[in-house]
Amino acid sequence: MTDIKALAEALERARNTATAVPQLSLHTQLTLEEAYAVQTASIASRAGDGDTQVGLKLGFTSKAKAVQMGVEDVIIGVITRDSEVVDGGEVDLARFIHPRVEPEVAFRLGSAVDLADPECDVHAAVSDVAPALEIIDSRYADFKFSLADVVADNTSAAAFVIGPWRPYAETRASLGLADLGVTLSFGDTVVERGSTADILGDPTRALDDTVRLARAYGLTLPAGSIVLAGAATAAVAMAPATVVTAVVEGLGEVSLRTGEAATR
Ligand code: OOG
Ligand code: MG
Repeated sequence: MTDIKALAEALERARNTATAVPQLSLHTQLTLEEAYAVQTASIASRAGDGDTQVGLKLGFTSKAKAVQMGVEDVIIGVITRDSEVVDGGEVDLARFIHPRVEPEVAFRLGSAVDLADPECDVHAAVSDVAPALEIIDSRYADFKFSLADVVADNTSAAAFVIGPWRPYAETRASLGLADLGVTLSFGDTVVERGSTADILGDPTRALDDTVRLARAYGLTLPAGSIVLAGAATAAVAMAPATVVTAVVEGLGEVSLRTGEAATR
């Protein structure tokens, strides 16, 4: 029998010590259901340190990401309070193994979504939208994994930054969210360019996938939850002493700074 708890502990240890581990799929046959159980157990284990879920995130909602990682299906993970970085804040790269950063769109729920209700309306529950950055840091050596591996590893979630929130309904009506230009810059250099359309054709569709996957794998969407819709471009390896900025046309910008050369 697969020891879910032991796998979760190994991945949490890898995260807490910023030390890569071999892919689980090299030594364990893991179904997708078991992989989600490992993810759930690892997030639950953080409660002991006072860390809690603040939202959910999708992965592989863009073609660029799926191609970059060689993985096709949309996946879901959990984001926790301790992994939030304030907009413009500094990030110590020594916390991570081989961090990459990607530009995203974030949503915030004004009210809870009752996933037990087949008619629940996630779009009506969303109150705000913002540009965001996600730092991903696979706990697996060489950033290589199978679908089950990356699910067990909480979809490589490592940290996130949310830019200024804007009201969802008004912004969607006046600006539209379906095709806004997105750039990711290191200092003054644009390193990736895309569109919000690269996220499932329209990032608001990520909300429907969030409901579908959260329901399937027993995740929850209480009021105030943040939903990261997934990257609009491929992720880029981070470097020390760099200002990283994502701009979503019309929606705004969000940034972080990395510290000087990483020391462990
Ligand atoms: C998995 C996480 C994917 C996204 O936005 O597509 C993801 C990975 O690429 O390591 O967060
Ligand atoms: Mg992401």
